[in-house]
Amino acid sequence: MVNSSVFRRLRSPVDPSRVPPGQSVTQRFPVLTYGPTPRIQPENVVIKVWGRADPAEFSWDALMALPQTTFTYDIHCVTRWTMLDTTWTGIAISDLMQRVRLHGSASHVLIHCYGGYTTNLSLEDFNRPLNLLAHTHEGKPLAADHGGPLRLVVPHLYFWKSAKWVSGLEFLDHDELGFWERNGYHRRGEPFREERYSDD
Ligand SMILES: Nc1nc2c(c(=O)[nH]1)N[C@H]1C(S)=C(S)[C@@H](COP(=O)(O)O)O[C@H]1N2
Ligand SMILES: [Mo]
Repeated sequence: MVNSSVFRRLRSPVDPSRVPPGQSVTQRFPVLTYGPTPRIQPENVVIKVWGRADPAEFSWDALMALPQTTFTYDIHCVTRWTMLDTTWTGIAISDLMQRVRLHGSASHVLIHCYGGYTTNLSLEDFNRPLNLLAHTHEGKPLAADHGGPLRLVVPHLYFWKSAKWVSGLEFLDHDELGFWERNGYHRRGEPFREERYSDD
């Protein structure tokens, strides 16, 4: 017998305006990590802030004491999958940024991660209402291979910007490329403009 809920889900019409050019909708959440998965206990997570901001450290407890926000939105990976209606809970970047004292010269941020991954964002792309530092996905603690205990979710850009196992925010007065951006990906990565590669 056909599992009717799966059947209904597969057959439910997708609003094509939500699927960027060159993307296909997936139901299964792939894991895409360069290198090994760091295993960090939540109580050991610290997010450091440095560069063009007053130096600061946010412990797990300090982050959990901030307002907690839940959003449902679509995510788009440059390897051409899109997942619709993914639900995340965490600390809104806009709430975190109220606790960060930026210097006037700050224009960009380089996100650092446990394991060494980095990715770059302009402050405009980083401090947006929908961006989260997420610890919960679909109501469950975020799995380690998906970036638990804490990952960035930046839904308006390709998913490589959504750094897993975030450990630091380095504020800069210029744009400095992160790991994939140095290896050929676009410096910004807007899916509806198909900003996939740096020569686009
Ligand atoms: N620290 C870290 N973050 C990362 C990556 C990585 O390799 N290391 N991969 C990026 C890429 S290319 C994608 S598409 C998404 C994949 O997230 P997922 O594994 O939860 O699907 O994480 C991004 N964040
Ligand atoms: Mo990716």
